[in-house]
This record gives sequence, structure tokens and C-alpha cells, in this order.
Amino acid sequence: MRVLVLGGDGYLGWPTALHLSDKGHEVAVLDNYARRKYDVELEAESLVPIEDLPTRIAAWEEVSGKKIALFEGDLCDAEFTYSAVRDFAPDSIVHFAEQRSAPYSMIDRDHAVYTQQNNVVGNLNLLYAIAEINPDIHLVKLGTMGEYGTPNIDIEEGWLEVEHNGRKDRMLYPKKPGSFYHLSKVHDSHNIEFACRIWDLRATDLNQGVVYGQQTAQTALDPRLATRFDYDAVFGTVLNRFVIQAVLGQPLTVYGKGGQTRGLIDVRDTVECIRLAVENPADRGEFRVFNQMTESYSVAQIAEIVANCFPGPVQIENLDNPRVEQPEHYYNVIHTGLVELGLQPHLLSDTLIESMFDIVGANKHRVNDDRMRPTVRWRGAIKS
Ligand code: NAD
Ligand code: USQ
Repeated sequence: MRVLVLGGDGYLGWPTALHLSDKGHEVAVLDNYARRKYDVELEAESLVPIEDLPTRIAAWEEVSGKKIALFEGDLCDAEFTYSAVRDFAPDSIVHFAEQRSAPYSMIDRDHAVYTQQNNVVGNLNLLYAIAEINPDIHLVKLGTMGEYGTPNIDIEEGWLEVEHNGRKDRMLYPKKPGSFYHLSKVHDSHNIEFACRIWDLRATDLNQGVVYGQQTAQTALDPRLATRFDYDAVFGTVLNRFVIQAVLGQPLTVYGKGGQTRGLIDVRDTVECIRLAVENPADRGEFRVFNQMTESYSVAQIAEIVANCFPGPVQIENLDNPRVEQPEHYYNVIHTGLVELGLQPHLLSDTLIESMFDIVGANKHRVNDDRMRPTVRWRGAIKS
């Protein structure tokens, strides 16, 4: 199949492009390099050195003999988006290309507005491009488990059978997200579902949990193929950060008591889930939702797992939670859709965590220590 990967320079987009190319698909990547600009703004680069996108693509051709096409530009530029979709003529578009940090979206009004404009407008341009150029294209969109928040009922895969005053309907699952970033994903989901309903598009919304890990079978083939690995308090995700803090000899920063529970997924499963979604498209008119996570842990449990794996002393520090989130809650997520398509999950293991200790150990001199502690506060986002 011909697959266009939007956000192909990012943490997940790049290894996904390689995985799809490795499996025999014709792949193109698109990116505006916004993520590399946030690095400059935040003074924290990827812990693992990464090559620029043209160099990575050339290295992949050298290693595998396979070509990846490149589109450099912004999804918010509708003309550019249309021309990329027209030129590459994909069967499937995998959409990772958004501002994806909750703390970044909560820095201040400018960052909240940027996040929602970038994400919602880029996605809307894409929906129009698909509808006008080829409505048969399957959109595989990265959503997030954080769209649902932490409701006191089981979390279904996107849809809920509701009975109210004796009548029944199948409704989009109610959403209670926890940041302006997570809200942008809710807006995207609603826009995509509407586009499927009115224009008969086909889409899969992948509500992914927090990703951990840094290597896939393809990125490990050559250092020039490495994907980024964020450690700072704005872009670093929880398990990756705890591994890095353990290696640096810094306390693991558990926000609050750590009773908040999240769905997790190994980066090797992310790329495989995308392949499964691409190769098994939704039907025309269908808005299909999968919960893309393989297990769930509380933040305190994640800290304990990392501390127990590390061959040395590790301190766990409970910080005042800079976010507004439920300190403890019910969390039971249905995530059978991708397993039914054939996903065989890599569950969190000591071996994986130990391999991350080695990657971090080799690059720890690249850490800017000033960027480890959280500085963005949800309640500090408005000027008093
Ligand atoms: P990332 O920031 O590393 O990659 C996103 C890429 O998209 C970047 O290279 C960026 O430059 C590009 N981009 C952003 N806006 C763009 C625009 N307007 N036009 C063109 N390119 C643009 O993020 P990631 O961690 O790879 O996440 C990818 C997707 O997966 C995001 O949509 C995110 O919400 C979702 N997701 C990530 C995680 C996680 O733990 N990393 C978990 C769940 C969902
Ligand atoms: N946390 C800590 N200590 C830290 C960092 C985080 O206790 O040092 C806690 C947070 O309070 C939160 C949890 O860990 O409760 C997860 O935080 P995170 O920063 O790892 O993840 P989150 O902000 O939710 O965002 C990440 C990605 C985002 C994706 C989301 C999936 O950045 O793109 O959408 O994971 S989910 O969480 O399922 O919504």
C-alpha cells in the first residue's frame, strides 16, 4: 500500500515510517520540523542524537535499499497539504503531526492557542484534502487515552451504548480530558467522526496511552536511524523520564502521591498497531476507534518498577502535583480491538527497562539538568 506518514520526523512517526517501509509498503513522510523548534525554545534536545530527516531517509535507503519520499511543510497550509496528498496519492494516511505535550499546551495562553490551532486546523485541512481528492483514503489518526480522562465507569473503545429514560442510542464515549492539548484531540475526534458521517470517509482513531522505549528493530540497525528520546519535564513522558532520572542519580519525580493510573504502550507495539490499522482499513463511512494501550499502572507503581530494576540506589520523591488530575480513581479500559487484529503485545519487562538504562547511560552528558523539574503549573496558566 502507499502510506503517507504525517509527523514522520517525530518520536513515533519516524520508527513507524521505517516499520511500514520494512514491511513492503511505499512510504512517504511529511513534517514541518515544529518539534525541533520546540527543542530550541525549551533548551532541551533529544537525549539520543538524531540526524535531520533527509539524512535519516538516505541512511535508510543505504541500509535497506528502500526509498522513502519526503514532503517538507505545514499541515496548517492547506495548499501544501492538498499538494502532498495529490502528489503521493496514498491509500492510507497516518496522522501523527500535532503538538503533543500537555505541559507545553498549559504554559500560557499563546501555547494553548498555538496547540489547538495547529492540531485542529491541520487535521481539518487534512479531512478536506481527503474528501476532495480521494475519499477512499483511510485516515489513521493518533488520538490519546487522555481524551477520556478518568471516568468512574469502564472506558469502551470510542463508543458507548447509552440508555436514557427508556430509550437507547450508540453515542461517542463522553470525554473529560485534562489539558488543552488533550482537548485538541477530542476536537479532532469529533471533526473526524462528523466527516465520516457526512462525506462517507473511512477513519481509525487510535486512542494511544503513554509510550515508552526508544528502539525498534529498524531504528537499531544504524545510529543514523535513531528516533528522538525526550527527557525534559515538558516533552519527556513518565516512564522514559523515570529511567533517565534513575541513571542520572536524580530522584524519580512522582507528581502527588502517584495514585493516578495511565495506560502504557511499548514503542515497538505502537509501530505494529499502526501497521495493523493500515492493513485492515475501516469501512467507508466508519469512524473506528481502538484504545491503543497494552497495560495500565499507577505512576507510583511505574516508579517502583523502575527503581527495582535499577542496579543501584534510587530515591522516589513525591512533588506537589503541578497538574490538575484525580489523585486516585477507577481505571478499567477495554482494549481488545487491536489484539483481535493480531497485536501480540510486548508487556513491560525488566529486560526492556535495562536496555533503556544502557541507551541513557551512553548519552547522559547531553541532559540539561535545569529542564528536569516541572515548571508548568495548570493553575499557574492564567495571569492573576
Ligand atoms: P513528536 O512531537 O515527536 O512528533 C510529532 C511530529 O509532528 C513532529 O516531528 C512535528 O514537527 C510534526 N508536526 C507538528 N505539527 C505539524 C504540522 N502542523 N505540520 C507538519 N508537521 C507537524 O510526537 P510523538 O511523540 O511522535 O507523537 C506523535 C503523535 O502521537 C501525536 O499526535 C501524539 O498526540 C500521539 N501520541 C503520542 C504519545 C507519546 O507518548 N509520545 C502517546 C499517545 C499519543
Ligand atoms: N508524571 C509524573 N512525573 C513525571 C512526569 C509525569 O508523576 O515526571 C505523571 C503525570 O502527572 C501524569 C502521568 O505521569 O499523571 C503521565 O504523564 P506524561 O507526561 O507521561 O503523559 P501525558 O501528559 O498524559 O502525555 C503523554 C504524551 C501525549 C499522549 C499521552 C497519552 O505526551 O502526547 O497523548 O501521553 S495519555 O496519557 O494516555 O493521554
